[in-house]
Amino acid sequence: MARLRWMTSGESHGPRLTAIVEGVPAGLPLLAEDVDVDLARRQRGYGRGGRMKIETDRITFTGGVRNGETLGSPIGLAVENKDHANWLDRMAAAPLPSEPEALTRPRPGHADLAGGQKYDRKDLRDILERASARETAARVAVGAVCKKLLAAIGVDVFAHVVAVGDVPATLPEITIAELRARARASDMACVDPDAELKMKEAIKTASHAGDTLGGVFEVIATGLLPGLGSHVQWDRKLDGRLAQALMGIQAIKGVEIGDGFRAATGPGSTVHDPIGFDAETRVFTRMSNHAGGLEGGITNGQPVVVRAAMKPIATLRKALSSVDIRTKEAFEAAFERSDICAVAAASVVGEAMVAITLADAVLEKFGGDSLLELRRNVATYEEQLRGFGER
Ligand code: EPS
Repeated sequence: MARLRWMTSGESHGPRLTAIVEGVPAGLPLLAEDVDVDLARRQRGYGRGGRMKIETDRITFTGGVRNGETLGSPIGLAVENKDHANWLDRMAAAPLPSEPEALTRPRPGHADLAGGQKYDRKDLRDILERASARETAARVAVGAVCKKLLAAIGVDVFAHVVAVGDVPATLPEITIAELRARARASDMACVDPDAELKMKEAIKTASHAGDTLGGVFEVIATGLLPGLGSHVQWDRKLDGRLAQALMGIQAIKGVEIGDGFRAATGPGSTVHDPIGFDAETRVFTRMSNHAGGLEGGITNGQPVVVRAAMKPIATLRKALSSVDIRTKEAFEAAFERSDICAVAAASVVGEAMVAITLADAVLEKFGGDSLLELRRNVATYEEQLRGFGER
């Protein structure tokens, strides 16, 4: 089962976010730059709020890396919250000299009310600080380490935005490598330049109206061998594990694998991917990839394609009604500084969560305490696949 263990800690306006990830083999080249590029990508995207002007996220390794290589020991990752300096009077760990003013007005769509009830907090800040999507910076850091591991065995993971609000992108008929390059070149992670302009317009319009927008992103992973995940038990199915990983991102309300919900609408003859065989490379092929690279909860050698739907940011300038938890008075929800649209940022988080899930599945199948051992195990399995069905 899970070979990679990881966890994050930290509040949005606390001193820093930290993560520990255990199970990464020794001998993987790893530099701060490898992580910082993804941290920077997560901060971009038209429609982010004022907070992103305060933060410039950078990683500090606090364990598990020496002389530019992993040691096989737990990797400690830390990202400072520069904004913490402005919150010392409210967010210090030590008892505060005076009780900070309690936030008693839950915002609809946030964890404020349900979390406050569950943990019995009279100050809802105790909930919203951890529920905040600031935490995803730590996940992106873990994901960057996992992407580096996956790259070492020829696996690539990238994300792109396929819709913002009701503006869809049209996917051009180009290779996956070209899709990836276009996504990387766009600050909305959008491969369709016309749609990107319309998305930005829609975000601007929403902003003027005091509103926010959601959207959909897609994550594509290439270079995966068949055989990751398993059909034998419900919690080992890789599609289910990917769905949980994506659904666990703040504000995600829907996940699709391959054709997803569309697969429910057509006849079977249009939904499944006929099997072929390339005699030269001795690899089984497919003409289509409706399954999104997963059959029976196992990778089938095709690119893994997953999508996630993000609801609009729940902090609105246009107030929604709510009730004060102390006085029980009705009020219009107070506005705090907020993003208008964070779908491009969420796509980077999705990329990280998919990379973490796939790295775990890779380690589960191939093991290896060192990168050398992992690679050797992968090569042996590839050799085994070449003789499949003929022994
Ligand atoms: C967030 C609210 C905003 C966002 C934040 C997520 O922060 P603040 O309350 O400080 O204005 O900017 O996102 C980040 C800080 C980030 O790094 O992505 C929320 O409530 O989820």
